[in-house]
Amino acid sequence: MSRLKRLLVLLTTIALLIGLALGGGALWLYSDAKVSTVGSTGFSNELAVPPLAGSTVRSDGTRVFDLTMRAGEKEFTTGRKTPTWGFDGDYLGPTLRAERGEKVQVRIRNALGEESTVHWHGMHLPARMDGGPHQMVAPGATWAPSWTVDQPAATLWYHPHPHGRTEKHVQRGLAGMFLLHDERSDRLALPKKYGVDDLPVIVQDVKFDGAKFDHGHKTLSDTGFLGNRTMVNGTLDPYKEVGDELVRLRLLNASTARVYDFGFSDGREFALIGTDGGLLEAPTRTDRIRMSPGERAEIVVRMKPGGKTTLRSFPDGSYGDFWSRRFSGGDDSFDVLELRARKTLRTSPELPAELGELEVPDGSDSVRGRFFGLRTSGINGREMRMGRIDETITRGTAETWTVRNEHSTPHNFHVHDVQFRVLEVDGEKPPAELRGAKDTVFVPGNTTVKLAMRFDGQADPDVPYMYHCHLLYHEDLGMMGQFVVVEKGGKAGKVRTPHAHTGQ
Ligand SMILES: [Cu+2]
Repeated sequence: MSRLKRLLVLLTTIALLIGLALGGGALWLYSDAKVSTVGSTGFSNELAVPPLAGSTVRSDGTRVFDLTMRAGEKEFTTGRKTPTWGFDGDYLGPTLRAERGEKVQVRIRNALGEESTVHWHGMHLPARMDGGPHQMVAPGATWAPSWTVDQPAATLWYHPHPHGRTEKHVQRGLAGMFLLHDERSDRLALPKKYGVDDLPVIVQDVKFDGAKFDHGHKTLSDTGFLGNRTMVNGTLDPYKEVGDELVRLRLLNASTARVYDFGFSDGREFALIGTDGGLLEAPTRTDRIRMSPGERAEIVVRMKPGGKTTLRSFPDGSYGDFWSRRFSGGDDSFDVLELRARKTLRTSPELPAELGELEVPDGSDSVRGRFFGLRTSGINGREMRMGRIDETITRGTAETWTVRNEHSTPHNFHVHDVQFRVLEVDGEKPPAELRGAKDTVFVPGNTTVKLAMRFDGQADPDVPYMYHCHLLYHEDLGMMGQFVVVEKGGKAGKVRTPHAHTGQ
Protein backbone atom coordinates (compact mmCIF):
# COMPACT_ATOMS: atom_id res chain seq x y z
CA MET A 1 0.00 0.00 0.00
CA SER A 2 1.15 3.45 -0.74
CA ARG A 3 1.81 5.83 2.11
CA LEU A 4 -1.18 7.88 1.03
CA LYS A 5 -3.47 4.84 1.05
CA ARG A 6 -2.24 3.82 4.50
CA LEU A 7 -2.85 7.31 5.79
CA LEU A 8 -6.38 7.27 4.33
CA VAL A 9 -7.16 3.91 5.97
CA LEU A 10 -5.80 5.20 9.28
CA LEU A 11 -7.83 8.43 9.08
CA THR A 12 -10.99 6.53 8.11
CA THR A 13 -10.51 4.13 11.03
CA ILE A 14 -10.02 7.05 13.45
CA ALA A 15 -13.09 8.84 12.10
CA LEU A 16 -15.12 5.62 12.44
CA LEU A 17 -13.93 5.10 16.01
CA ILE A 18 -14.76 8.69 16.95
CA GLY A 19 -18.16 8.31 15.30
CA LEU A 20 -18.80 5.08 17.21
CA ALA A 21 -17.68 6.63 20.49
CA LEU A 22 -19.92 9.67 19.94
CA GLY A 23 -22.85 7.51 18.87
CA GLY A 24 -22.29 5.14 21.81
CA GLY A 25 -21.99 8.11 24.17
CA ALA A 26 -25.20 9.64 22.87
CA LEU A 27 -26.96 6.28 23.14
CA TRP A 28 -25.68 5.85 26.68
CA LEU A 29 -26.77 9.37 27.65
CA TYR A 30 -30.13 8.75 26.02
CA SER A 31 -30.85 5.50 27.85
CA ASP A 32 -29.30 6.77 31.10
CA ALA A 33 -31.64 9.79 31.04
CA LYS A 34 -34.74 7.69 31.63
CA VAL A 35 -35.80 7.19 35.25
CA SER A 36 -38.50 4.99 36.78
CA THR A 37 -39.39 4.00 40.33
CA VAL A 38 -42.55 2.15 39.27
CA GLY A 39 -42.78 -1.24 40.97
CA SER A 40 -39.58 -0.73 42.95
CA THR A 41 -40.94 1.51 45.71
CA GLY A 42 -41.35 -0.06 49.16
CA PHE A 43 -43.79 2.49 50.64
CA SER A 44 -42.20 1.90 54.01
CA ASN A 45 -42.61 5.38 55.53
CA GLU A 46 -45.78 6.92 56.87
CA LEU A 47 -46.54 10.15 55.04
CA ALA A 48 -45.64 13.25 57.05
CA VAL A 49 -48.36 15.89 57.11
CA PRO A 50 -47.07 19.44 57.60
CA PRO A 51 -48.53 20.86 60.84
CA LEU A 52 -51.09 23.65 60.61
CA ALA A 53 -49.34 26.90 61.48
CA GLY A 54 -50.38 28.48 64.73
CA SER A 55 -51.62 32.07 64.64
CA THR A 56 -52.84 34.80 66.95
CA VAL A 57 -55.61 37.26 66.21
CA ARG A 58 -54.92 40.90 67.10
CA SER A 59 -57.65 43.18 68.46
CA ASP A 60 -58.14 44.68 64.98
CA GLY A 61 -58.88 41.17 63.68
CA THR A 62 -55.53 40.61 61.91
CA ARG A 63 -54.48 36.97 61.93
CA VAL A 64 -50.73 36.89 62.60
CA PHE A 65 -48.40 34.02 61.70
CA ASP A 66 -44.73 33.67 62.53
CA LEU A 67 -42.32 31.79 60.30
CA THR A 68 -38.57 31.36 60.67
CA MET A 69 -36.39 30.38 57.73
CA ARG A 70 -33.54 28.32 59.06
CA ALA A 71 -30.98 25.66 58.31
CA GLY A 72 -31.37 22.18 59.75
CA GLU A 73 -30.79 18.54 59.02
CA LYS A 74 -33.23 15.77 58.35
CA GLU A 75 -33.01 11.99 58.27
CA PHE A 76 -34.84 11.23 55.03
CA THR A 77 -33.31 7.78 55.44
CA THR A 78 -32.68 6.52 58.97
CA GLY A 79 -29.11 7.16 60.07
CA ARG A 80 -28.32 9.61 57.25
CA LYS A 81 -28.49 13.26 58.16
CA THR A 82 -29.08 15.52 55.17
CA PRO A 83 -28.29 19.25 55.51
CA THR A 84 -31.56 21.08 54.75
CA TRP A 85 -33.42 24.36 55.04
CA GLY A 86 -36.97 24.78 56.30
CA PHE A 87 -39.59 27.09 57.77
CA ASP A 88 -39.74 26.50 61.54
CA GLY A 89 -38.72 22.86 61.07
CA ASP A 90 -35.88 21.15 59.22
CA TYR A 91 -37.58 20.74 55.87
CA LEU A 92 -40.59 22.46 54.20
CA GLY A 93 -42.90 24.54 56.36
CA PRO A 94 -46.21 24.49 58.21
CA THR A 95 -49.51 24.90 56.38
CA LEU A 96 -51.02 28.37 56.78
CA ARG A 97 -54.79 28.67 56.68
CA ALA A 98 -56.91 31.80 56.39
CA GLU A 99 -60.40 32.81 55.35
CA ARG A 100 -61.50 35.16 52.61
CA GLY A 101 -62.02 38.63 54.04
CA GLU A 102 -59.50 38.14 56.82
CA LYS A 103 -56.56 40.46 57.24
CA VAL A 104 -53.38 38.43 57.63
CA GLN A 105 -49.81 39.22 58.54
CA VAL A 106 -46.88 36.85 58.30
CA ARG A 107 -43.75 37.76 60.23
CA ILE A 108 -40.84 36.12 58.43
CA ARG A 109 -37.61 35.89 60.34
CA ASN A 110 -34.57 35.03 58.28
CA ALA A 111 -32.26 32.87 60.39
CA LEU A 112 -30.33 31.67 57.34
CA GLY A 113 -26.80 32.79 56.67
CA GLU A 114 -27.87 34.57 53.47
CA GLU A 115 -30.65 36.81 52.24
CA SER A 116 -33.80 35.35 50.79
CA THR A 117 -37.48 36.20 50.24
CA VAL A 118 -40.86 34.56 50.69
CA HIS A 119 -43.30 34.80 47.80
CA TRP A 120 -47.01 34.00 48.21
CA HIS A 121 -47.61 32.00 45.06
CA GLY A 122 -51.17 32.49 43.75
CA MET A 123 -52.06 35.20 46.25
CA HIS A 124 -53.79 38.41 45.18
CA LEU A 125 -52.02 41.11 47.16
CA PRO A 126 -50.20 44.48 46.90
CA ALA A 127 -46.87 44.31 45.05
CA ARG A 128 -44.80 45.32 48.06
CA MET A 129 -46.22 42.34 50.01
CA ASP A 130 -45.61 39.87 47.17
CA GLY A 131 -42.22 38.60 48.34
CA GLY A 132 -40.58 38.78 44.94
CA PRO A 133 -36.93 39.67 44.35
CA HIS A 134 -37.60 43.30 45.41
CA GLN A 135 -38.49 42.28 48.98
CA MET A 136 -35.25 40.65 50.08
CA VAL A 137 -34.94 39.79 53.76
CA ALA A 138 -31.43 40.15 55.17
CA PRO A 139 -29.96 37.49 57.48
CA GLY A 140 -31.20 38.17 61.01
CA ALA A 141 -34.00 40.46 59.81
CA THR A 142 -37.76 40.08 60.03
CA TRP A 143 -40.10 41.05 57.21
CA ALA A 144 -43.79 41.34 58.06
CA PRO A 145 -46.06 41.75 55.02
CA SER A 146 -49.80 42.05 55.60
CA TRP A 147 -52.82 42.04 53.30
CA THR A 148 -56.51 41.26 53.21
CA VAL A 149 -57.39 37.91 51.68
CA ASP A 150 -59.68 38.72 48.77
CA GLN A 151 -60.02 35.68 46.54
CA PRO A 152 -61.88 32.35 46.58
CA ALA A 153 -60.91 29.25 48.58
CA ALA A 154 -57.75 27.77 47.06
CA THR A 155 -54.58 25.76 47.55
CA LEU A 156 -51.75 28.29 47.37
CA TRP A 157 -48.16 27.95 48.45
CA TYR A 158 -45.15 29.95 49.58
CA HIS A 159 -41.48 29.73 48.65
CA PRO A 160 -38.39 31.99 48.26
CA HIS A 161 -37.91 34.13 45.16
CA PRO A 162 -34.41 35.68 45.37
CA HIS A 163 -33.22 36.70 41.92
CA GLY A 164 -30.90 34.06 40.47
CA ARG A 165 -31.05 31.73 43.48
CA THR A 166 -34.64 30.50 43.68
CA GLU A 167 -33.81 26.96 42.50
CA LYS A 168 -31.27 26.46 45.30
CA HIS A 169 -33.48 27.89 48.03
CA VAL A 170 -36.50 25.78 47.08
CA GLN A 171 -34.42 22.62 46.59
CA ARG A 172 -32.97 22.89 50.06
CA GLY A 173 -36.49 22.71 51.47
CA LEU A 174 -38.07 26.16 51.65
CA ALA A 175 -41.71 25.65 50.62
CA GLY A 176 -45.09 25.27 52.28
CA MET A 177 -48.82 25.44 51.62
CA PHE A 178 -51.19 28.35 52.20
CA LEU A 179 -54.82 27.22 52.18
CA LEU A 180 -57.68 29.65 51.74
CA HIS A 181 -61.27 28.89 52.58
CA ASP A 182 -64.44 30.95 52.22
CA GLU A 183 -68.12 30.82 53.16
CA ARG A 184 -69.00 28.92 50.05
CA SER A 185 -66.27 26.28 50.44
CA ASP A 186 -67.15 25.91 54.14
CA ARG A 187 -70.71 24.99 53.16
CA LEU A 188 -69.76 22.44 50.48
CA ALA A 189 -69.82 18.75 51.36
CA LEU A 190 -66.19 18.15 50.41
CA PRO A 191 -63.58 16.19 52.36
CA LYS A 192 -62.04 18.86 54.62
CA LYS A 193 -60.53 17.22 57.69
CA TYR A 194 -56.92 18.34 57.30
CA GLY A 195 -54.49 15.43 57.41
CA VAL A 196 -57.37 12.91 57.55
CA ASP A 197 -59.45 13.04 54.36
CA ASP A 198 -57.97 16.31 53.07
CA LEU A 199 -54.28 15.76 52.45
CA PRO A 200 -51.54 18.13 51.34
CA VAL A 201 -49.43 16.31 48.74
CA ILE A 202 -46.26 18.30 48.08
CA VAL A 203 -44.38 16.40 45.38
CA GLN A 204 -40.67 16.96 44.81
CA ASP A 205 -38.09 14.96 42.92
CA VAL A 206 -34.77 14.43 44.64
CA LYS A 207 -31.43 12.77 44.25
CA PHE A 208 -29.03 11.85 47.02
CA ASP A 209 -25.28 11.63 47.02
CA GLY A 210 -24.74 9.65 50.21
CA ALA A 211 -26.51 11.65 52.90
CA LYS A 212 -26.40 14.91 50.93
CA PHE A 213 -28.73 16.20 48.25
CA ASP A 214 -27.25 16.02 44.77
CA HIS A 215 -28.59 19.06 42.93
CA GLY A 216 -26.48 18.57 39.80
CA HIS A 217 -28.07 18.92 36.38
CA LYS A 218 -27.82 15.95 34.04
CA THR A 219 -25.88 16.22 30.81
CA LEU A 220 -28.09 17.47 27.97
CA SER A 221 -30.96 18.34 30.30
CA ASP A 222 -31.83 21.92 29.44
CA THR A 223 -34.77 22.23 31.81
CA GLY A 224 -32.82 22.09 35.07
CA PHE A 225 -32.56 19.61 37.91
CA LEU A 226 -34.23 16.21 37.47
CA GLY A 227 -34.10 13.80 40.41
CA ASN A 228 -34.17 10.01 40.28
CA ARG A 229 -36.96 9.53 42.84
CA THR A 230 -39.81 11.47 44.38
CA MET A 231 -40.93 12.33 47.86
CA VAL A 232 -44.15 13.73 49.27
CA ASN A 233 -44.14 16.28 52.10
CA GLY A 234 -40.47 15.41 52.58
CA THR A 235 -41.23 11.68 53.04
CA LEU A 236 -39.45 9.13 50.83
CA ASP A 237 -41.43 6.00 49.84
CA PRO A 238 -44.58 7.28 51.54
CA TYR A 239 -47.83 5.54 52.36
CA LYS A 240 -50.92 6.97 53.98
CA GLU A 241 -53.61 5.00 55.75
CA VAL A 242 -57.04 6.47 55.13
CA GLY A 243 -60.35 5.89 56.90
CA ASP A 244 -62.81 7.68 54.60
CA GLU A 245 -64.46 6.63 51.35
CA LEU A 246 -63.51 9.86 49.64
CA VAL A 247 -60.05 11.33 50.01
CA ARG A 248 -59.10 14.80 48.77
CA LEU A 249 -55.51 15.25 47.63
CA ARG A 250 -54.18 18.78 47.30
CA LEU A 251 -51.45 18.16 44.77
CA LEU A 252 -48.63 20.68 44.54
CA ASN A 253 -45.79 20.25 42.11
CA ALA A 254 -43.04 21.83 44.22
CA SER A 255 -40.32 20.35 42.03
CA THR A 256 -37.98 22.77 40.36
CA ALA A 257 -38.15 21.50 36.77
CA ARG A 258 -40.06 18.23 36.57
CA VAL A 259 -43.47 17.88 34.93
CA TYR A 260 -45.71 15.10 36.29
CA ASP A 261 -48.60 13.30 34.67
CA PHE A 262 -50.50 12.00 37.69
CA GLY A 263 -52.95 9.14 37.74
CA PHE A 264 -53.46 5.94 39.73
CA SER A 265 -51.66 2.62 39.33
CA ASP A 266 -54.92 0.71 38.76
CA GLY A 267 -56.19 3.24 36.23
CA ARG A 268 -59.06 4.34 38.47
CA GLU A 269 -60.72 7.63 37.68
CA PHE A 270 -60.83 10.49 40.11
CA ALA A 271 -62.67 13.78 40.32
CA LEU A 272 -60.76 16.97 39.62
CA ILE A 273 -62.36 19.62 41.83
CA GLY A 274 -59.88 22.49 41.84
CA THR A 275 -56.94 24.07 40.05
CA ASP A 276 -54.36 26.73 41.05
CA GLY A 277 -56.83 29.48 41.94
CA GLY A 278 -59.58 27.43 43.56
CA LEU A 279 -62.55 25.20 42.99
CA LEU A 280 -63.88 24.41 39.53
CA GLU A 281 -67.52 25.20 38.78
CA ALA A 282 -68.23 21.46 38.79
CA PRO A 283 -66.20 18.30 39.41
CA THR A 284 -64.80 16.72 36.27
CA ARG A 285 -63.85 13.05 36.02
CA THR A 286 -60.53 12.05 34.55
CA ASP A 287 -57.74 9.53 34.99
CA ARG A 288 -54.80 11.88 34.43
CA ILE A 289 -53.69 15.33 35.46
CA ARG A 290 -50.55 16.94 34.10
CA MET A 291 -48.76 19.39 36.37
CA SER A 292 -45.71 21.52 35.67
CA PRO A 293 -43.69 23.16 38.47
CA GLY A 294 -45.72 25.49 40.68
CA GLU A 295 -49.15 24.17 39.61
CA ARG A 296 -51.73 22.82 42.05
CA ALA A 297 -54.71 20.53 41.59
CA GLU A 298 -57.29 19.28 44.05
CA ILE A 299 -58.54 15.81 43.29
CA VAL A 300 -60.92 13.45 45.10
CA VAL A 301 -60.36 9.71 44.91
CA ARG A 302 -62.76 7.00 46.05
CA MET A 303 -61.38 4.19 48.22
CA LYS A 304 -62.81 0.71 48.84
CA PRO A 305 -62.60 -0.87 52.32
CA GLY A 306 -59.23 -2.60 52.66
CA GLY A 307 -58.18 -1.42 49.19
CA LYS A 308 -54.92 0.12 48.04
CA THR A 309 -53.89 2.31 45.19
CA THR A 310 -50.78 4.21 44.23
CA LEU A 311 -50.60 7.77 43.01
CA ARG A 312 -48.29 7.44 40.03
CA SER A 313 -46.69 9.80 37.56
CA PHE A 314 -46.86 8.27 34.08
CA PRO A 315 -44.65 8.86 31.06
CA ASP A 316 -46.08 11.72 29.06
CA GLY A 317 -45.48 11.55 25.34
CA SER A 318 -47.58 14.58 24.57
CA TYR A 319 -44.92 17.25 24.70
CA GLY A 320 -41.69 17.84 22.87
CA ASP A 321 -39.91 15.81 20.22
CA PHE A 322 -38.51 12.47 21.33
CA TRP A 323 -35.13 13.95 22.17
CA SER A 324 -36.26 16.90 24.32
CA ARG A 325 -38.94 14.73 25.94
CA ARG A 326 -36.34 12.23 27.08
CA PHE A 327 -34.01 14.88 28.47
CA SER A 328 -36.76 16.89 30.16
CA GLY A 329 -38.25 13.91 32.00
CA GLY A 330 -41.21 13.13 29.73
CA ASP A 331 -40.33 9.43 29.55
CA ASP A 332 -39.94 9.05 33.33
CA SER A 333 -42.40 7.43 35.73
CA PHE A 334 -42.70 7.39 39.52
CA ASP A 335 -44.67 5.62 42.20
CA VAL A 336 -45.41 8.66 44.31
CA LEU A 337 -47.72 7.75 47.22
CA GLU A 338 -49.57 4.63 48.31
CA LEU A 339 -53.05 5.06 49.79
CA ARG A 340 -54.13 2.21 52.08
CA ALA A 341 -57.78 2.08 53.09
CA ARG A 342 -58.81 0.67 56.45
CA LYS A 343 -61.10 -2.39 56.59
CA THR A 344 -64.05 -0.15 57.53
CA LEU A 345 -64.43 3.29 56.06
CA ARG A 346 -66.49 6.26 57.15
CA THR A 347 -69.19 7.04 54.59
CA SER A 348 -68.52 10.21 52.61
CA PRO A 349 -71.30 12.29 51.06
CA GLU A 350 -71.41 12.37 47.25
CA LEU A 351 -69.47 15.24 45.72
CA PRO A 352 -71.60 18.35 45.17
CA ALA A 353 -72.61 18.90 41.54
CA GLU A 354 -71.71 22.57 41.85
CA LEU A 355 -68.51 23.78 43.46
CA GLY A 356 -66.95 27.22 43.07
CA GLU A 357 -67.66 30.34 41.13
CA LEU A 358 -64.95 31.29 38.65
CA GLU A 359 -63.87 34.88 39.16
CA VAL A 360 -61.50 34.98 36.21
CA PRO A 361 -62.49 37.02 33.14
CA ASP A 362 -63.43 35.27 29.89
CA GLY A 363 -61.56 37.61 27.57
CA SER A 364 -64.66 39.47 26.36
CA ASP A 365 -63.79 42.66 28.27
CA SER A 366 -60.05 42.65 27.65
CA VAL A 367 -58.87 46.16 26.82
CA ARG A 368 -55.59 45.08 25.31
CA GLY A 369 -53.41 42.16 24.35
CA ARG A 370 -49.76 41.51 25.04
CA PHE A 371 -47.37 38.98 23.57
CA PHE A 372 -44.72 37.01 25.43
CA GLY A 373 -42.29 34.92 23.41
CA LEU A 374 -40.54 32.29 25.52
CA ARG A 375 -36.99 31.17 24.99
CA THR A 376 -34.55 29.99 27.64
CA SER A 377 -32.46 33.08 26.88
CA GLY A 378 -35.30 35.37 28.00
CA ILE A 379 -38.83 36.59 27.37
CA ASN A 380 -39.41 38.62 24.19
CA GLY A 381 -35.68 38.34 23.63
CA ARG A 382 -34.79 40.02 26.92
CA GLU A 383 -33.26 38.74 30.09
CA MET A 384 -34.75 39.90 33.40
CA ARG A 385 -33.37 43.21 34.72
CA MET A 386 -34.25 44.26 38.27
CA GLY A 387 -34.30 47.95 37.32
CA ARG A 388 -36.43 47.66 34.16
CA ILE A 389 -40.23 47.66 34.02
CA ASP A 390 -41.32 45.62 31.03
CA GLU A 391 -45.08 46.16 31.10
CA THR A 392 -47.33 48.89 32.53
CA ILE A 393 -50.93 47.89 33.18
CA THR A 394 -53.97 50.01 34.03
CA ARG A 395 -55.63 49.09 37.29
CA GLY A 396 -59.14 47.70 36.98
CA THR A 397 -58.75 46.46 33.42
CA ALA A 398 -58.70 42.99 31.91
CA GLU A 399 -56.15 41.91 29.32
CA THR A 400 -55.48 38.94 27.07
CA TRP A 401 -51.93 37.66 27.07
CA THR A 402 -50.61 35.43 24.33
CA VAL A 403 -47.70 33.30 25.44
CA ARG A 404 -45.75 31.41 22.81
CA ASN A 405 -43.02 28.87 23.43
CA GLU A 406 -40.76 29.68 20.50
CA HIS A 407 -38.55 26.59 20.61
CA SER A 408 -38.71 22.92 21.62
CA THR A 409 -37.61 23.19 25.28
CA PRO A 410 -40.59 22.89 27.66
CA HIS A 411 -41.46 26.00 29.68
CA ASN A 412 -44.34 27.20 31.77
CA PHE A 413 -45.67 30.65 32.60
CA HIS A 414 -46.58 32.10 35.99
CA VAL A 415 -48.07 35.54 36.63
CA HIS A 416 -47.94 37.08 40.10
CA ASP A 417 -50.95 38.71 41.81
CA VAL A 418 -53.63 37.42 39.45
CA GLN A 419 -55.46 34.27 38.49
CA PHE A 420 -56.16 33.82 34.79
CA ARG A 421 -58.44 31.84 32.53
CA VAL A 422 -56.81 29.79 29.79
CA LEU A 423 -58.81 30.78 26.71
CA GLU A 424 -56.98 28.71 24.12
CA VAL A 425 -54.18 26.24 23.65
CA ASP A 426 -52.94 26.39 20.05
CA GLY A 427 -56.23 27.91 18.99
CA GLU A 428 -58.34 25.17 20.59
CA LYS A 429 -60.53 25.21 23.68
CA PRO A 430 -58.35 24.06 26.59
CA PRO A 431 -58.72 20.60 28.18
CA ALA A 432 -60.83 20.26 31.37
CA GLU A 433 -57.79 20.50 33.65
CA LEU A 434 -57.10 24.02 32.34
CA ARG A 435 -60.65 25.36 32.65
CA GLY A 436 -60.38 26.60 36.23
CA ALA A 437 -58.62 29.61 37.69
CA LYS A 438 -54.89 29.32 36.98
CA ASP A 439 -51.76 31.25 37.86
CA THR A 440 -49.27 28.89 36.23
CA VAL A 441 -49.68 27.10 32.92
CA PHE A 442 -47.53 24.56 31.13
CA VAL A 443 -46.36 25.76 27.71
CA PRO A 444 -44.79 22.80 25.87
CA GLY A 445 -42.37 23.40 23.00
CA ASN A 446 -43.78 25.33 20.03
CA THR A 447 -47.15 25.82 21.74
CA THR A 448 -49.20 29.01 22.16
CA VAL A 449 -51.58 29.71 25.03
CA LYS A 450 -53.98 32.62 25.40
CA LEU A 451 -54.77 33.85 28.90
CA ALA A 452 -57.33 36.34 30.21
CA MET A 453 -56.76 38.13 33.52
CA ARG A 454 -57.94 41.18 35.40
CA PHE A 455 -55.75 43.54 37.42
CA ASP A 456 -58.01 44.84 40.14
CA GLY A 457 -55.62 45.19 43.08
CA GLN A 458 -53.81 48.27 44.36
CA ALA A 459 -51.89 50.42 41.94
CA ASP A 460 -48.21 50.95 42.72
CA PRO A 461 -46.07 52.43 39.96
CA ASP A 462 -42.84 51.84 41.87
CA VAL A 463 -43.01 48.19 42.88
CA PRO A 464 -43.27 45.54 40.17
CA TYR A 465 -44.80 42.10 40.09
CA MET A 466 -43.15 39.28 38.15
CA TYR A 467 -44.15 37.01 35.30
CA HIS A 468 -41.80 34.17 34.53
CA CYS A 469 -41.08 30.59 33.62
CA HIS A 470 -41.53 28.53 36.81
CA LEU A 471 -38.90 26.01 35.81
CA LEU A 472 -36.62 27.50 38.43
CA TYR A 473 -33.38 27.01 36.51
CA HIS A 474 -34.87 29.05 33.65
CA GLU A 475 -36.24 31.66 36.02
CA ASP A 476 -32.81 32.00 37.61
CA LEU A 477 -31.25 32.37 34.15
CA GLY A 478 -33.47 35.40 33.56
CA MET A 479 -36.66 34.05 31.94
CA MET A 480 -38.61 36.63 33.83
CA GLY A 481 -40.07 40.10 33.38
CA GLN A 482 -41.63 42.80 35.54
CA PHE A 483 -44.96 44.64 35.38
CA VAL A 484 -46.45 47.45 37.41
CA VAL A 485 -50.12 48.25 37.88
CA VAL A 486 -50.89 51.98 37.67
CA GLU A 487 -53.97 54.19 37.87
CA LYS A 488 -55.53 55.14 34.53
CA GLY A 489 -53.18 57.43 32.64
CA GLY A 490 -50.37 56.76 35.13
CA LYS A 491 -46.78 55.93 34.26
CA ALA A 492 -44.38 53.36 35.62
CA GLY A 493 -42.23 54.85 38.37
CA LYS A 494 -38.59 54.31 39.02
CA VAL A 495 -37.76 50.91 40.42
CA ARG A 496 -35.19 51.14 43.10
CA THR A 497 -32.37 48.64 43.13
CA PRO A 498 -33.36 46.55 46.09
CA HIS A 499 -31.64 46.62 49.42
CA ALA A 500 -32.32 43.69 51.64
CA HIS A 501 -34.93 44.56 54.23
CA THR A 502 -33.12 44.87 57.53
CA GLY A 503 -35.95 45.91 59.84
CA GLN A 504 -36.32 43.94 63.03
CU1 LIG B 1 -38.60 27.61 31.12
